[in-house]
Amino acid sequence: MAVNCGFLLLVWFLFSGFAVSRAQGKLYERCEKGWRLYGGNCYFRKNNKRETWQGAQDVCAKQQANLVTVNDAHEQKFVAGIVGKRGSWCGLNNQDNKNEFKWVSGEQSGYTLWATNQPSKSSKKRCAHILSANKGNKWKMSKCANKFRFICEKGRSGIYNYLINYNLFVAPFQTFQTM
Ligand SMILES: [Ca+2]
Repeated sequence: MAVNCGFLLLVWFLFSGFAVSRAQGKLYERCEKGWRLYGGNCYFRKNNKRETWQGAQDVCAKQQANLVTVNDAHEQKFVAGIVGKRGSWCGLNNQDNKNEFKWVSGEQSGYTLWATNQPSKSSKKRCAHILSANKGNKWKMSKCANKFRFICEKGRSGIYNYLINYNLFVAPFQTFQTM
């Protein structure tokens, strides 16, 4: 009986892991409608909407996102594909301290792609935006009150984490308890 029970538990555990990994694979590929997936995160731009930097961040925050953080050259290339001919705000700014650039997401990233003579030393220009394609989609500081298009970025849905935590760790344990 103990052997059978152990065997059943093993089968259940493997099956449960398999089922979850399939579900996980599907969720992994998916962002909410209107969002585009890249490197595990989801990106969004409302094409004709222009906002101040803070207004844009507020729109992103309402969707559990932040203004995009460009972490490396690969992500820059992907983001540039969204920016295209129309410049967009990104999350980089030095509003708190002129000498300290921060991403609004709180991420630490050393990657930058400043345009010539940027970042501007003007104390009036505290927010970074990504220039249009004909300017190489490089970055430029601008007045935060200016209105630009913008790109939001966020991780995938929380349901993914829920499935992993619940099925992999809780369900097999409950099965074991009822045997
Ligand atoms: Ca990013």
